[in-house]
Amino acid sequence: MDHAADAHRTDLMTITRFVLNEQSKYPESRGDFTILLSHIVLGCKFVCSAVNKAGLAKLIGLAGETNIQGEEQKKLDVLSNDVFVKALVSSGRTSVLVSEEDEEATFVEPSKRGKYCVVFDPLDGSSNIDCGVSIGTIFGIYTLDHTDEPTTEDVLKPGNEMVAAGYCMYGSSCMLVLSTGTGVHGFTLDPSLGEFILTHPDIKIPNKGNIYSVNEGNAQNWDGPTTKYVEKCKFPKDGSPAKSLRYVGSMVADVHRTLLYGGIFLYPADKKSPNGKLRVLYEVFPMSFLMEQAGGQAFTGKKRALDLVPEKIHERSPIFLGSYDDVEEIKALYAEE
Ligand code: AFP
Repeated sequence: MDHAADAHRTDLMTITRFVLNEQSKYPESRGDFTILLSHIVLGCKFVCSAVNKAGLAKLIGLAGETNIQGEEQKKLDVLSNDVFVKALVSSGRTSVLVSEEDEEATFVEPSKRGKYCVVFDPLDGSSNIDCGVSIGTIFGIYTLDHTDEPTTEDVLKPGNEMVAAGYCMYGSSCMLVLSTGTGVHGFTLDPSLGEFILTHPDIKIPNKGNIYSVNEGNAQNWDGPTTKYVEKCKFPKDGSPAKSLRYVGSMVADVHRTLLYGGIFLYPADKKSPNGKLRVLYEVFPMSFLMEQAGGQAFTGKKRALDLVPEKIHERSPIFLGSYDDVEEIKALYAEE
């Protein structure tokens, strides 16, 4: 990217302009998706601002604690959830919402219903909040394909039926990465404008990378293929250099780095967690959707991640995602089993 030229750019592609351009390619489109997205963007901006001033505003800490003014404190992830639920309901374009924070799905009242269902983790990586490490929001969007009363079945659908997915990373800059099924595009929040500007058009993940990303503290409980794969990363026998290990512990940050630099992110099954840790609907599916749209792959240890059909809204799955060739290697090891 030419940063000098960028500083003098006057033709700014905001996320709204970008989505409106996309929408104009479909004459039958009535702008519902653009409206829905603008409400998601509002949620992201609010959370970004709350994260930035978390220490200052005393938002850090456990929900239920009382601050010095005697007011009840809201934990950042509870606050973020409230903001997203309200923004999505008030968009008038949603019918079913599934949030990591809520045990049950939210069914929007009839007068405010619309044709989309949104699954999301309002603030992923919350154990990283107190030390200021990057955290993020992850979302996936399905369309409601009937006019009957909505049910959880409307979101218990494979990831390959999502119409859009994305994440917003609250890091050294605030970045929203989005795919509507035509590639992956990254938008950076310009705080002076309050707008997300297209800074990373058509992101493609390198075919192979030199980074692996995993919680190696779980190694003693891994299965054979994961153990062999990580061993290969550290002690390659084909003369290639060993891979570097990077692990933030916030999926958004680890996946974002993987998308831009290449390599592999894995949260495998282990003896203690036979289904891994990450949630299918609002972690595994959106990130797998983005990876495939960027030219990478996502695999569960058994199948293509996007072909999973979840039976419960908070279901978990092992996941291996990233550069095409790196994921091919782990697939080959599972095929040998
Ligand atoms: P928290 O929200 O509890 O911090 O969990 C974050 C997360 O769901 C995901 O963002 C990370 O990739 C993963 O868990 C990290 O899990 P480990 O701490 O077990 O490595």
